[in-house]
Amino acid sequence: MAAAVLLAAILVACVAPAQAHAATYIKKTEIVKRTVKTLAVNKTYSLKAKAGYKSAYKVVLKQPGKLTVKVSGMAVSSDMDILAWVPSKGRAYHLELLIDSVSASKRTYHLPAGTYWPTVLNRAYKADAFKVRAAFTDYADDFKEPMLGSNNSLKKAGAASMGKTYRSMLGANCLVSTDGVDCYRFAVSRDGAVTVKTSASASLRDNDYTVYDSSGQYVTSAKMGTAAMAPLKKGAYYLKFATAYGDGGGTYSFSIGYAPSGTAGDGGTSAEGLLKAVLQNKASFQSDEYGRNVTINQYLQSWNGAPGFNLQANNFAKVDLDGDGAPEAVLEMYVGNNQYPTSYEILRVQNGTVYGYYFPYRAFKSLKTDGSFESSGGASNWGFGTIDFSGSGYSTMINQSTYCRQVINVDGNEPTSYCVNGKNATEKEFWAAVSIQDSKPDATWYDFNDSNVERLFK
Ligand SMILES: [Ca+2]
Ligand SMILES: [Ca+2]
Repeated sequence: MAAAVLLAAILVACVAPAQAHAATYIKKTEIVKRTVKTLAVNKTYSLKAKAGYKSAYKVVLKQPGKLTVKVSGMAVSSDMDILAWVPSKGRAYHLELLIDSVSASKRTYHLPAGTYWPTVLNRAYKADAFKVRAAFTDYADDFKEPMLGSNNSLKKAGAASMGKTYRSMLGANCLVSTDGVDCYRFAVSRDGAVTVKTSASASLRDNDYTVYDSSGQYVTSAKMGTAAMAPLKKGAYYLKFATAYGDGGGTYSFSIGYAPSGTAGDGGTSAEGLLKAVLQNKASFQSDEYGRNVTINQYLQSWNGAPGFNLQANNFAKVDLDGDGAPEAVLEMYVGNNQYPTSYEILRVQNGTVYGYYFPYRAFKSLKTDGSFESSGGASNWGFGTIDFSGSGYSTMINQSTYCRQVINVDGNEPTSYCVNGKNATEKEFWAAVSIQDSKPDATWYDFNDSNVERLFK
Protein backbone atom coordinates (compact mmCIF):
# COMPACT_ATOMS: atom_id res chain seq x y z
CA MET A 1 0.00 0.00 0.00
CA ALA A 2 2.73 2.44 1.06
CA ALA A 3 4.77 1.41 -1.99
CA ALA A 4 1.82 2.17 -4.28
CA VAL A 5 1.41 5.66 -2.79
CA LEU A 6 5.14 6.31 -3.14
CA LEU A 7 5.08 5.14 -6.77
CA ALA A 8 2.14 7.43 -7.48
CA ALA A 9 4.03 10.34 -5.90
CA ILE A 10 7.11 9.62 -8.06
CA LEU A 11 4.99 9.44 -11.20
CA VAL A 12 3.39 12.79 -10.44
CA ALA A 13 6.80 14.36 -9.74
CA CYS A 14 8.21 13.07 -13.02
CA VAL A 15 5.54 14.53 -15.22
CA ALA A 16 6.41 18.00 -16.44
CA PRO A 17 3.58 20.57 -16.10
CA ALA A 18 3.17 20.79 -19.89
CA GLN A 19 2.64 17.04 -20.11
CA ALA A 20 0.46 16.92 -17.04
CA HIS A 21 -2.21 18.78 -18.97
CA ALA A 22 -1.75 16.84 -22.20
CA ALA A 23 -4.93 15.51 -23.74
CA THR A 24 -6.98 16.95 -20.92
CA TYR A 25 -10.11 18.93 -21.26
CA ILE A 26 -12.80 20.32 -19.03
CA LYS A 27 -16.54 20.10 -19.55
CA LYS A 28 -18.47 23.32 -19.83
CA THR A 29 -20.12 22.94 -16.43
CA GLU A 30 -16.75 22.51 -14.75
CA ILE A 31 -15.05 25.47 -16.43
CA VAL A 32 -18.06 27.67 -15.67
CA LYS A 33 -17.83 26.59 -12.03
CA ARG A 34 -14.17 27.61 -11.88
CA THR A 35 -14.62 30.92 -13.64
CA VAL A 36 -13.98 33.73 -11.19
CA LYS A 37 -14.09 36.73 -13.47
CA THR A 38 -14.29 37.87 -17.09
CA LEU A 39 -11.22 39.85 -18.09
CA ALA A 40 -11.34 42.64 -20.66
CA VAL A 41 -8.34 42.68 -22.98
CA ASN A 42 -5.59 45.31 -22.65
CA LYS A 43 -6.37 45.91 -18.98
CA THR A 44 -4.30 44.96 -15.93
CA TYR A 45 -6.04 43.14 -13.07
CA SER A 46 -4.90 42.48 -9.52
CA LEU A 47 -6.45 39.15 -8.58
CA LYS A 48 -6.34 36.48 -5.94
CA ALA A 49 -6.25 32.85 -7.02
CA LYS A 50 -7.60 30.11 -4.80
CA ALA A 51 -5.23 27.33 -3.77
CA GLY A 52 -5.07 24.51 -6.28
CA TYR A 53 -6.50 24.49 -9.77
CA LYS A 54 -9.71 26.36 -9.14
CA SER A 55 -9.47 29.87 -10.55
CA ALA A 56 -10.24 30.48 -14.19
CA TYR A 57 -10.60 33.89 -15.89
CA LYS A 58 -12.64 34.20 -19.02
CA VAL A 59 -11.32 36.18 -22.01
CA VAL A 60 -13.42 36.56 -25.16
CA LEU A 61 -11.67 37.38 -28.44
CA LYS A 62 -14.05 38.77 -31.05
CA GLN A 63 -11.37 38.71 -33.78
CA PRO A 64 -8.42 36.46 -34.57
CA GLY A 65 -5.19 38.03 -33.39
CA LYS A 66 -2.23 38.08 -31.06
CA LEU A 67 -2.88 37.48 -27.39
CA THR A 68 -0.04 38.05 -24.91
CA VAL A 69 -0.87 36.95 -21.40
CA LYS A 70 1.45 38.36 -18.78
CA VAL A 71 1.43 37.41 -15.12
CA SER A 72 3.45 38.72 -12.19
CA GLY A 73 3.61 38.07 -8.46
CA MET A 74 2.50 34.46 -8.69
CA ALA A 75 4.00 32.13 -6.10
CA VAL A 76 7.04 30.22 -7.35
CA SER A 77 6.04 26.82 -8.78
CA SER A 78 2.55 28.02 -9.64
CA ASP A 79 1.66 28.37 -13.28
CA MET A 80 -1.01 29.55 -15.62
CA ASP A 81 -2.50 27.49 -18.39
CA ILE A 82 -4.81 28.75 -21.10
CA LEU A 83 -7.91 26.75 -21.92
CA ALA A 84 -9.59 27.14 -25.27
CA TRP A 85 -13.27 26.54 -25.80
CA VAL A 86 -13.94 24.26 -28.79
CA PRO A 87 -17.65 24.71 -29.58
CA SER A 88 -17.83 21.69 -31.91
CA LYS A 89 -16.66 19.44 -29.08
CA GLY A 90 -18.47 21.21 -26.26
CA ARG A 91 -15.28 21.25 -24.19
CA ALA A 92 -12.47 23.57 -23.11
CA TYR A 93 -9.01 22.16 -23.94
CA HIS A 94 -5.67 23.02 -22.40
CA LEU A 95 -3.41 24.77 -24.88
CA GLU A 96 -0.04 23.22 -24.28
CA LEU A 97 1.75 26.53 -23.87
CA LEU A 98 2.16 27.34 -20.21
CA ILE A 99 3.19 30.44 -18.38
CA ASP A 100 5.10 29.35 -15.35
CA SER A 101 6.14 31.64 -12.58
CA VAL A 102 9.80 30.61 -12.82
CA SER A 103 10.83 30.50 -16.46
CA ALA A 104 8.32 32.64 -18.33
CA SER A 105 6.16 35.48 -17.09
CA LYS A 106 4.35 35.86 -20.39
CA ARG A 107 3.34 33.92 -23.48
CA THR A 108 2.20 35.05 -26.88
CA TYR A 109 -0.33 33.03 -28.81
CA HIS A 110 -1.95 33.75 -32.14
CA LEU A 111 -5.50 32.57 -31.77
CA PRO A 112 -8.76 32.37 -33.68
CA ALA A 113 -11.69 34.36 -32.35
CA GLY A 114 -13.21 32.46 -29.44
CA THR A 115 -13.45 32.04 -25.71
CA TYR A 116 -10.34 31.41 -23.63
CA TRP A 117 -9.74 30.80 -19.95
CA PRO A 118 -6.39 31.72 -18.41
CA THR A 119 -6.44 29.34 -15.48
CA VAL A 120 -4.13 29.40 -12.45
CA LEU A 121 -2.66 26.28 -10.94
CA ASN A 122 -1.81 27.75 -7.55
CA ARG A 123 0.69 25.53 -5.77
CA ALA A 124 1.04 27.88 -2.77
CA TYR A 125 -1.53 25.93 -0.68
CA LYS A 126 -3.31 29.19 0.07
CA ALA A 127 -4.94 32.02 -1.82
CA ASP A 128 -2.29 33.93 -3.75
CA ALA A 129 -2.36 37.48 -5.09
CA PHE A 130 -1.05 38.11 -8.63
CA LYS A 131 -1.43 40.50 -11.53
CA VAL A 132 -2.51 39.55 -15.02
CA ARG A 133 -2.84 41.39 -18.30
CA ALA A 134 -4.23 39.95 -21.54
CA ALA A 135 -2.87 42.22 -24.26
CA PHE A 136 -4.57 41.69 -27.59
CA THR A 137 -4.09 42.93 -31.16
CA ASP A 138 -6.66 41.83 -33.66
CA TYR A 139 -5.70 40.87 -37.20
CA ALA A 140 -7.70 41.29 -40.39
CA ASP A 141 -7.30 37.68 -41.51
CA ASP A 142 -8.65 37.00 -45.02
CA PHE A 143 -9.12 33.35 -44.01
CA LYS A 144 -10.65 33.67 -40.55
CA GLU A 145 -10.81 30.26 -38.96
CA PRO A 146 -12.71 28.74 -36.07
CA MET A 147 -11.05 26.79 -33.30
CA LEU A 148 -9.31 23.72 -34.84
CA GLY A 149 -9.05 25.57 -38.15
CA SER A 150 -10.85 25.28 -41.44
CA ASN A 151 -7.94 25.02 -43.90
CA ASN A 152 -5.52 22.87 -41.92
CA SER A 153 -5.14 20.18 -44.59
CA LEU A 154 -4.68 20.12 -48.39
CA LYS A 155 -8.12 18.54 -48.63
CA LYS A 156 -9.67 21.57 -46.96
CA ALA A 157 -7.47 24.15 -48.70
CA GLY A 158 -8.95 27.64 -49.06
CA ALA A 159 -9.25 29.07 -52.58
CA ALA A 160 -6.68 31.72 -53.54
CA SER A 161 -6.65 33.69 -56.78
CA MET A 162 -3.58 34.62 -58.80
CA GLY A 163 -2.42 38.21 -58.44
CA LYS A 164 -4.20 38.93 -55.16
CA THR A 165 -2.48 39.62 -51.87
CA TYR A 166 -3.95 37.82 -48.87
CA ARG A 167 -3.39 38.55 -45.21
CA SER A 168 -3.47 35.55 -42.98
CA MET A 169 -2.54 34.19 -39.60
CA LEU A 170 -1.06 30.94 -38.34
CA GLY A 171 -2.35 30.21 -34.88
CA ALA A 172 -0.65 28.54 -31.95
CA ASN A 173 0.40 25.01 -32.85
CA CYS A 174 -0.35 23.15 -29.66
CA LEU A 175 -2.40 20.36 -28.16
CA VAL A 176 -5.60 21.73 -29.58
CA SER A 177 -4.00 22.67 -32.86
CA THR A 178 -6.06 25.78 -33.28
CA ASP A 179 -4.52 26.89 -36.57
CA GLY A 180 -0.94 25.64 -36.94
CA VAL A 181 -1.33 24.96 -40.69
CA ASP A 182 -2.87 26.96 -43.53
CA CYS A 183 -3.44 25.42 -46.96
CA TYR A 184 -4.54 27.16 -50.15
CA ARG A 185 -5.24 25.91 -53.62
CA PHE A 186 -4.67 27.92 -56.77
CA ALA A 187 -5.09 27.36 -60.49
CA VAL A 188 -2.35 28.00 -63.05
CA SER A 189 -4.00 28.65 -66.40
CA ARG A 190 -0.89 28.46 -68.61
CA ASP A 191 2.58 26.86 -68.52
CA GLY A 192 5.22 29.21 -67.18
CA ALA A 193 7.12 30.53 -64.18
CA VAL A 194 4.98 31.31 -61.14
CA THR A 195 6.18 33.41 -58.23
CA VAL A 196 5.04 33.17 -54.64
CA LYS A 197 5.78 36.27 -52.59
CA THR A 198 5.44 36.19 -48.83
CA SER A 199 5.99 38.44 -45.86
CA ALA A 200 5.85 37.14 -42.31
CA SER A 201 6.16 38.31 -38.72
CA ALA A 202 9.54 37.48 -37.16
CA SER A 203 7.98 34.66 -35.12
CA LEU A 204 7.17 32.75 -38.31
CA ARG A 205 10.34 33.22 -40.35
CA ASP A 206 11.92 29.91 -39.27
CA ASN A 207 9.03 28.07 -40.86
CA ASP A 208 8.72 26.95 -44.46
CA TYR A 209 6.00 27.20 -47.02
CA THR A 210 5.67 24.52 -49.66
CA VAL A 211 4.08 24.27 -53.08
CA TYR A 212 2.51 20.92 -54.03
CA ASP A 213 0.98 19.78 -57.29
CA SER A 214 -2.61 18.54 -57.53
CA SER A 215 -1.61 15.03 -56.44
CA GLY A 216 0.18 16.37 -53.36
CA GLN A 217 3.68 15.93 -54.79
CA TYR A 218 6.32 18.39 -53.57
CA VAL A 219 7.21 21.12 -56.09
CA THR A 220 9.28 23.66 -54.14
CA SER A 221 9.61 25.25 -50.73
CA ALA A 222 11.12 28.34 -49.12
CA LYS A 223 11.28 30.15 -45.80
CA MET A 224 8.30 32.28 -44.85
CA GLY A 225 9.09 35.93 -45.58
CA THR A 226 11.01 35.12 -48.77
CA ALA A 227 9.86 34.73 -52.37
CA ALA A 228 10.04 31.57 -54.45
CA MET A 229 9.63 30.85 -58.10
CA ALA A 230 8.87 27.62 -59.89
CA PRO A 231 8.14 26.66 -63.48
CA LEU A 232 4.63 25.21 -63.37
CA LYS A 233 2.51 23.48 -65.96
CA LYS A 234 -1.11 24.47 -66.33
CA GLY A 235 -3.10 22.88 -63.53
CA ALA A 236 -4.16 22.99 -59.90
CA TYR A 237 -1.64 23.49 -57.10
CA TYR A 238 -1.50 23.82 -53.34
CA LEU A 239 0.39 26.22 -51.14
CA LYS A 240 0.93 25.18 -47.54
CA PHE A 241 2.21 27.24 -44.62
CA ALA A 242 3.00 25.24 -41.50
CA THR A 243 4.47 25.91 -38.08
CA ALA A 244 6.33 23.50 -35.84
CA TYR A 245 4.61 21.94 -32.84
CA GLY A 246 4.77 24.29 -29.86
CA ASP A 247 5.01 27.39 -32.06
CA GLY A 248 2.94 30.39 -30.92
CA GLY A 249 2.04 31.36 -34.49
CA GLY A 250 2.18 34.72 -36.25
CA THR A 251 0.85 36.78 -39.12
CA TYR A 252 1.85 36.71 -42.77
CA SER A 253 0.73 37.70 -46.23
CA PHE A 254 1.21 36.08 -49.60
CA SER A 255 0.49 36.53 -53.27
CA ILE A 256 0.82 34.10 -56.14
CA GLY A 257 1.43 35.45 -59.64
CA TYR A 258 2.79 34.76 -63.07
CA ALA A 259 6.39 35.85 -63.50
CA PRO A 260 6.91 38.40 -66.30
CA SER A 261 7.28 36.57 -69.61
CA GLY A 262 10.86 35.60 -70.28
CA THR A 263 11.65 34.60 -66.71
CA ALA A 264 10.76 31.01 -67.36
CA GLY A 265 13.74 30.55 -69.63
CA ASP A 266 17.41 30.85 -68.94
CA GLY A 267 18.16 34.11 -70.64
CA GLY A 268 17.41 37.77 -70.85
CA THR A 269 17.16 40.49 -68.27
CA SER A 270 14.45 38.83 -66.16
CA ALA A 271 16.79 35.97 -65.21
CA GLU A 272 19.02 38.75 -63.93
CA GLY A 273 16.10 39.99 -61.85
CA LEU A 274 15.88 36.59 -60.17
CA LEU A 275 19.60 36.62 -59.40
CA LYS A 276 19.26 40.16 -58.07
CA ALA A 277 16.46 39.14 -55.70
CA VAL A 278 18.62 36.29 -54.34
CA LEU A 279 21.75 38.46 -54.04
CA GLN A 280 19.72 41.10 -52.16
CA ASN A 281 18.42 38.44 -49.77
CA LYS A 282 14.82 38.93 -50.98
CA ALA A 283 14.43 35.43 -52.39
CA SER A 284 15.88 32.05 -51.61
CA PHE A 285 17.80 29.72 -53.91
CA GLN A 286 18.13 25.96 -54.19
CA SER A 287 21.48 25.15 -52.60
CA ASP A 288 23.37 21.99 -53.62
CA GLU A 289 25.02 21.86 -50.18
CA TYR A 290 21.82 22.16 -48.21
CA GLY A 291 19.64 20.23 -50.64
CA ARG A 292 16.90 22.82 -50.11
CA ASN A 293 16.04 26.49 -50.47
CA VAL A 294 18.01 28.99 -48.39
CA THR A 295 18.55 32.73 -48.55
CA ILE A 296 22.05 34.17 -48.87
CA ASN A 297 21.93 35.25 -45.21
CA GLN A 298 20.89 31.77 -44.09
CA TYR A 299 23.64 30.29 -46.24
CA LEU A 300 26.29 32.50 -44.66
CA GLN A 301 25.04 32.01 -41.10
CA SER A 302 25.31 28.24 -41.09
CA TRP A 303 27.57 27.41 -43.96
CA ASN A 304 27.78 23.72 -44.72
CA GLY A 305 25.57 23.01 -41.74
CA ALA A 306 28.07 24.59 -39.32
CA PRO A 307 26.28 27.38 -37.41
CA GLY A 308 28.40 30.33 -36.40
CA PHE A 309 30.97 29.69 -39.09
CA ASN A 310 30.86 33.39 -40.00
CA LEU A 311 31.33 32.95 -43.69
CA GLN A 312 31.41 36.32 -45.44
CA ALA A 313 30.61 37.08 -49.03
CA ASN A 314 33.06 39.91 -49.74
CA ASN A 315 32.96 40.13 -53.52
CA PHE A 316 30.84 39.11 -56.44
CA ALA A 317 31.18 38.88 -60.20
CA LYS A 318 28.69 38.71 -63.04
CA VAL A 319 29.94 36.35 -65.72
CA ASP A 320 28.38 34.04 -68.30
CA LEU A 321 30.12 30.86 -67.13
CA ASP A 322 28.66 28.35 -69.57
CA GLY A 323 28.46 30.56 -72.64
CA ASP A 324 24.67 30.32 -73.09
CA GLY A 325 24.19 34.11 -73.21
CA ALA A 326 22.72 34.40 -69.68
CA PRO A 327 24.93 35.64 -66.85
CA GLU A 328 25.65 33.78 -63.66
CA ALA A 329 26.52 35.43 -60.35
CA VAL A 330 29.61 34.30 -58.44
CA LEU A 331 30.07 35.09 -54.77
CA GLU A 332 33.55 35.00 -53.26
CA MET A 333 33.51 33.74 -49.69
CA TYR A 334 35.98 34.38 -46.89
CA VAL A 335 36.31 33.21 -43.31
CA GLY A 336 37.43 35.95 -40.94
CA ASN A 337 40.40 37.94 -42.24
CA ASN A 338 41.88 35.05 -44.23
CA GLN A 339 43.99 36.23 -47.15
CA TYR A 340 42.54 33.74 -49.62
CA PRO A 341 38.90 32.98 -50.33
CA THR A 342 37.48 29.83 -48.75
CA SER A 343 35.06 29.04 -51.51
CA TYR A 344 32.77 30.33 -54.22
CA GLU A 345 29.03 30.09 -54.57
CA ILE A 346 27.81 30.14 -58.14
CA LEU A 347 24.20 31.23 -58.67
CA ARG A 348 22.52 30.28 -61.89
CA VAL A 349 18.96 30.53 -63.23
CA GLN A 350 17.36 27.56 -64.88
CA ASN A 351 13.67 27.44 -65.79
CA GLY A 352 12.86 30.26 -63.41
CA THR A 353 14.63 28.73 -60.41
CA VAL A 354 17.90 30.01 -58.94
CA TYR A 355 20.37 27.23 -58.15
CA GLY A 356 23.47 27.66 -55.99
CA TYR A 357 26.62 25.57 -56.48
CA TYR A 358 29.50 25.33 -54.04
CA PHE A 359 33.07 25.41 -55.39
CA PRO A 360 36.13 25.24 -53.12
CA TYR A 361 38.82 27.87 -53.73
CA ARG A 362 41.28 25.51 -55.46
CA ALA A 363 38.61 24.43 -57.91
CA PHE A 364 37.72 27.93 -59.07
CA LYS A 365 40.66 30.35 -59.37
CA SER A 366 41.56 33.23 -61.71
CA LEU A 367 38.13 33.65 -63.27
CA LYS A 368 38.24 35.31 -66.70
CA THR A 369 35.56 37.40 -68.40
CA ASP A 370 34.88 34.54 -70.84
CA GLY A 371 33.94 32.24 -67.96
CA SER A 372 37.11 30.14 -68.01
CA PHE A 373 39.02 29.57 -64.76
CA GLU A 374 41.83 27.57 -63.22
CA SER A 375 41.38 24.52 -61.03
CA SER A 376 44.03 22.46 -59.36
CA GLY A 377 44.49 19.26 -57.43
CA GLY A 378 48.16 19.94 -56.64
CA ALA A 379 51.33 21.69 -57.83
CA SER A 380 51.67 19.55 -60.96
CA ASN A 381 48.09 18.62 -61.42
CA TRP A 382 46.20 21.62 -62.63
CA GLY A 383 44.68 23.28 -65.63
CA PHE A 384 41.84 25.40 -66.82
CA GLY A 385 38.48 25.05 -68.39
CA THR A 386 34.85 26.01 -68.05
CA ILE A 387 31.72 24.90 -66.24
CA ASP A 388 29.26 22.41 -67.60
CA PHE A 389 26.07 22.64 -65.54
CA SER A 390 24.81 19.25 -66.66
CA GLY A 391 27.00 17.52 -64.05
CA SER A 392 26.41 17.42 -60.32
CA GLY A 393 28.95 18.33 -57.67
CA TYR A 394 31.80 20.69 -58.55
CA SER A 395 34.23 17.94 -59.62
CA THR A 396 31.96 16.69 -62.40
CA MET A 397 30.89 20.21 -63.39
CA ILE A 398 34.41 21.33 -64.25
CA ASN A 399 35.16 20.73 -67.89
CA GLN A 400 38.97 20.99 -67.65
CA SER A 401 40.18 21.01 -71.26
CA THR A 402 43.77 22.22 -70.88
CA TYR A 403 45.85 20.67 -68.10
CA CYS A 404 48.99 18.93 -66.91
CA ARG A 405 49.04 15.72 -64.90
CA GLN A 406 51.95 14.37 -62.95
CA VAL A 407 51.94 10.65 -62.28
CA ILE A 408 54.40 9.01 -59.88
CA ASN A 409 55.41 5.61 -61.28
CA VAL A 410 56.46 2.61 -59.24
CA ASP A 411 60.07 3.21 -60.31
CA GLY A 412 59.94 6.71 -58.82
CA ASN A 413 59.83 8.61 -62.12
CA GLU A 414 57.43 11.50 -62.27
CA PRO A 415 56.35 11.90 -65.87
CA THR A 416 53.97 14.70 -66.61
CA SER A 417 51.38 14.55 -69.35
CA TYR A 418 49.91 17.59 -71.07
CA CYS A 419 46.64 18.31 -72.74
CA VAL A 420 45.51 21.41 -74.64
CA ASN A 421 41.85 21.88 -75.59
CA GLY A 422 41.15 18.21 -74.95
CA LYS A 423 44.05 16.89 -77.05
CA ASN A 424 47.40 15.45 -75.99
CA ALA A 425 50.07 18.12 -76.28
CA THR A 426 53.74 18.77 -75.66
CA GLU A 427 55.00 20.68 -72.65
CA LYS A 428 55.79 23.64 -74.94
CA GLU A 429 52.25 23.66 -76.40
CA PHE A 430 50.84 23.49 -72.89
CA TRP A 431 52.82 26.51 -71.65
CA ALA A 432 51.86 28.44 -74.78
CA ALA A 433 48.19 27.76 -73.93
CA VAL A 434 48.84 28.86 -70.34
CA SER A 435 50.24 32.17 -71.53
CA ILE A 436 47.19 32.73 -73.75
CA GLN A 437 44.94 31.98 -70.77
CA ASP A 438 46.92 34.36 -68.55
CA SER A 439 46.55 37.16 -71.10
CA LYS A 440 42.73 36.95 -71.08
CA PRO A 441 41.06 39.75 -69.10
CA ASP A 442 40.20 38.88 -65.51
CA ALA A 443 36.56 38.94 -64.44
CA THR A 444 35.69 42.10 -62.51
CA TRP A 445 34.99 41.57 -58.82
CA TYR A 446 32.76 44.04 -57.05
CA ASP A 447 32.22 44.67 -53.34
CA PHE A 448 29.19 42.63 -52.38
CA ASN A 449 26.58 45.19 -51.36
CA ASP A 450 23.01 46.03 -52.36
CA SER A 451 23.86 49.10 -54.43
CA ASN A 452 26.46 47.25 -56.54
CA VAL A 453 24.01 44.37 -57.06
CA GLU A 454 21.27 46.86 -57.98
CA ARG A 455 23.58 48.54 -60.49
CA LEU A 456 24.81 45.36 -62.17
CA PHE A 457 21.69 43.17 -62.30
CA LYS A 458 18.76 44.63 -64.22
CA1 LIG B 1 -4.91 30.60 -40.55
CA1 LIG C 1 -5.40 26.97 -40.69
